[in-house]
Amino acid sequence: MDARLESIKDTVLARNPGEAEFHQAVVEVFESLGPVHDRHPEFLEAAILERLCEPERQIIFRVPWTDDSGRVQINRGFRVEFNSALGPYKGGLRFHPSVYLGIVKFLGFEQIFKNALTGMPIGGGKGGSDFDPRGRSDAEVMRFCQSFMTELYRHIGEYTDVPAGDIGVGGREIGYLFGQYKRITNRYESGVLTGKGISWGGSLVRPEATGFGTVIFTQEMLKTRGTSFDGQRVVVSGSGNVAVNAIAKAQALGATVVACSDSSGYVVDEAGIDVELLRTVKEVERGRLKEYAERRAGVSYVDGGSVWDVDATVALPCATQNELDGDAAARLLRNGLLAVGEGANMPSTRDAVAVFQEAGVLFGPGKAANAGGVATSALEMQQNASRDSWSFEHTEERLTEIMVGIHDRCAATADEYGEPGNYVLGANIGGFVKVADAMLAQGLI
Ligand code: NDP
Ligand code: 2IT
Repeated sequence: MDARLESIKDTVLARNPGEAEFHQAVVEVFESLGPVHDRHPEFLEAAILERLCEPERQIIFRVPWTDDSGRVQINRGFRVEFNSALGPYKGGLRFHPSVYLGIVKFLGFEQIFKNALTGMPIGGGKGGSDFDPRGRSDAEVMRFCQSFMTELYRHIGEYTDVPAGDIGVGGREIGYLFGQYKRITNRYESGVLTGKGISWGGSLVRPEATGFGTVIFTQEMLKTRGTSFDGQRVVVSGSGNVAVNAIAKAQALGATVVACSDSSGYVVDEAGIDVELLRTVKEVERGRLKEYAERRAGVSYVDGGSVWDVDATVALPCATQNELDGDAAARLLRNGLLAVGEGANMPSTRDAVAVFQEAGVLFGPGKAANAGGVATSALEMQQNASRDSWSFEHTEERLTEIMVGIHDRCAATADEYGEPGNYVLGANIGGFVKVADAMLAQGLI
């Protein structure tokens, strides 16, 4: 790492103790930014990096609610409003027992650069709770969401901060959150949340957007090697919103997705995943992936283990952070891997990224490859602001343009800085310069 950045990094790490994921995200970005500071010493003078690493505002709150047996439960809620240089804070809410400040900050930090890359007017933020929705009834999820919003509402707004979904937060949760916001504020403020239902201000394509966008970005990477998804053997991790839609799009482009996973195990389906059955099991019934294997002939289920043991020419990690380590990356390489597109946020460890890059595998980092979700959220905000709603075809066309644009900008930036094909460098520098320019222009705030 550049020596000037090293000491800034050390200070950031020291003043945010115990936040391993945030440290990892910061180090990965800093490693790309040396050459930018050679060209732009004014960024150092204005302490852009120090300011970028310190969220503008961090909110932590108690979320009390009662479960179905009448017992009081207490969770912790978070919203980190990281950077508003380009627009209102924008980013999802994650409900998962592993959520703590270090995870919310890593996600919020990544979101700043991702949102800048989309070219849309959105700043970076993220939030969530250590609430575990698994096994909870609809009524419990509703009471939790209502309590969560009873504090969050005072911090958000169409022009301030616009949350959306992430792990554990989908259409159901956004509905309960929106209802409570509307009730407390007495405002039908559609633009305060994205990922809404289609009949009450949502956008077509938003549910599919992250998975579709990841595949579109990966397809653009494959094109640079004269190939495409057609005929590829694909492995996807996860079986949630991002994974299911990535599987659907990859198969629509002619690939065969032979495996996917959840946190309990993975399935191998050599005929190609049956997306309808997967949606029924995961989205309609909220079941486990094991049940998919039980209902379809010729499918094997592996309890525990790693989905990265399955051979693939294209890998799409779409579950969670640090789910693909250096050993898994090395195993994938031995079996003829061509490309990795990150649907999840930071799913590959730094070792894994190094293995892929040294081997010349096409590697699309999450902050570029999975930006289709938040970009389509920005399209939802656009529709809300103009009280309009667009067709599926038009919205998907916009998503495709945005993803191709992000790919091309990352590739051009990597070329410009003398590292052709390095999408990590391209995404980090491309996102950073845009935010840094805006911060400089807006003065010391
Ligand atoms: P979902 O809650 O819909 O699905 C998450 C999937 O990942 C599930 O299959 C889940 O398995 C698995 N998973 C979650 N945590 C773990 C864990 N600790 N270990 C192993 N598996 C795990 O979430 P999304 O599909 O929305 O999100 C997936 C990833 O994509 C996340 O990294 C998220 O930040 C990122 N992302 C999401 C966007 C969106 O629009 N939703 C946009 C951009 C990125 P199980 O059911 O067993 O927990
Ligand atoms: O990580 C992400 O980009 C998301 N979870 C989506 C955020 C959004 O505001 O749509």
